[in-house]
Order: sequence, then structure tokens, then C-alpha cells
Amino acid sequence: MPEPAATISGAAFHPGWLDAAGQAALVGDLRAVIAAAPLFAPLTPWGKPMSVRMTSAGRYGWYSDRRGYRYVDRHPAGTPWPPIPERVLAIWRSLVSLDRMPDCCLVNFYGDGARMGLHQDRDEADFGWPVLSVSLGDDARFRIGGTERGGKTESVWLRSGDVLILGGAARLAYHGIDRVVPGTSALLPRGGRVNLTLRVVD
Ligand code: MD3
Ligand code: FE
Repeated sequence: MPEPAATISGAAFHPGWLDAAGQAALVGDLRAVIAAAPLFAPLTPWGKPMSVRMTSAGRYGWYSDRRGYRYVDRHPAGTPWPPIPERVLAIWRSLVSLDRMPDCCLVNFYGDGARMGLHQDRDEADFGWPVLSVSLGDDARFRIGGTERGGKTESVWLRSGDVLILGGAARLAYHGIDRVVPGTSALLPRGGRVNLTLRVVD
């Protein structure tokens, strides 16, 4: 596997992994995913809509409502999730594994003012598999700490085309997105940020 340019709290950082043409092609693939499975704002377990809008591709999609966080095999409209685009799977093959493909590609869209508070990703069955994240569009300040809430954190700017692999000790690290800076990328005509996370679910 290629060596990361840097390690941030145990996460492997590959800045600029996708060039401009690769990013634009990926946006085209995601338009088809969103046409089949429209973005929606999941409700937190406390009943408040999240500021990040989401959808998924793959066998499972991530979902939340008053009953809690979980993976489900259908979009809220009742339709199956579309397949994970081949171009997305190619990134996973290059950086994670040829032996096992991800079950879920969660698509997070950050419009004006959207953010994601510090949390752990622990709805998957096997934390031995890393999560792979791809950033597209406007710059975001990403925060990552340790495995205990309230510990020290560090932050790093994620820019369009950057890829992060969260494995090992980083797999259960608290993390979140503090803010997205409008107008920092021309990739998405109406602005905003898209993050893809590839996950092995079960
Ligand atoms: C660290 N997404 O969807 S990606 C999420 O930019 C999520 O939309 C953020 O956190 C986003 O759950 C951050 C980077 C990331 C993804 C998964 C992780 C960091 C992670 C899993 C474990 C530890
Ligand atoms: Fe997360």
C-alpha cells in the first residue's frame, strides 16, 4: 500500500490523492447516486435534524432517527441503495484491500453552516477494518482526538481530493468537522462540501 504523506492521531493522510479530473469524475458518479437515493437530513436520537444531509450507496446505508444510529438496507423512500461507484471502489483497492470491498459508501453533504460534532464511529461489527474518507469541494477543519471523550484533540484542514484512512488506534478516535469555508473550491457549482466514507459494516 502507498505510504501516507503524514499521520494525524494515527490516521493515514493522503493529501491530493485525487487530481482535478478524478474529483470531477467522482462528482459525476455522485450525481447519479443522489438521483437514485436523494439526500436527507437524519434525525438525531434527540429528534433534531442533522445539519449535514446524507445518503448512501452499497448493501447498507447509515441511518439515524429517534430509535438511534444504525445501518439499514433501504433508503427512507423504500428503495434499495444504489451500487457503490466503481471509481470509489478503486480508491479502496489502492489504499485498503483487494480482498474485501466496503458494504457502505456514506455520502455527507455540507451546505451553509453544516458541521458534525465530535463522535465515534461504532455502528460497524468489525473495527479491524479501517474507514476510508474522501473530501470533495470546500475546505473543512477536521478535528480528531483519542478514544476517550474530553481528551486532547488536533485539527487539520481537509481539502478537495484528500483521502484519510482511519485504521488501527484511530478507528475508534473521536472526530468531527468544526466548519466548512464557503468559496474555497470551484468543484461544486453551488458550493459546499461532500465527504465519502467507505465502511465494512458486517
Ligand atoms: C475517524 N464524517 O461520516 S471524515 C462520518 O468529513 C464522519 O464528513 C466526517 O465523521 C466528514 O462519520 C469526517 C473522516 C473520518 C471518517 C471516519 C472516521 C474520520 C474518522 C472513523 C473513525 C475515526
Ligand atoms: Fe465519523
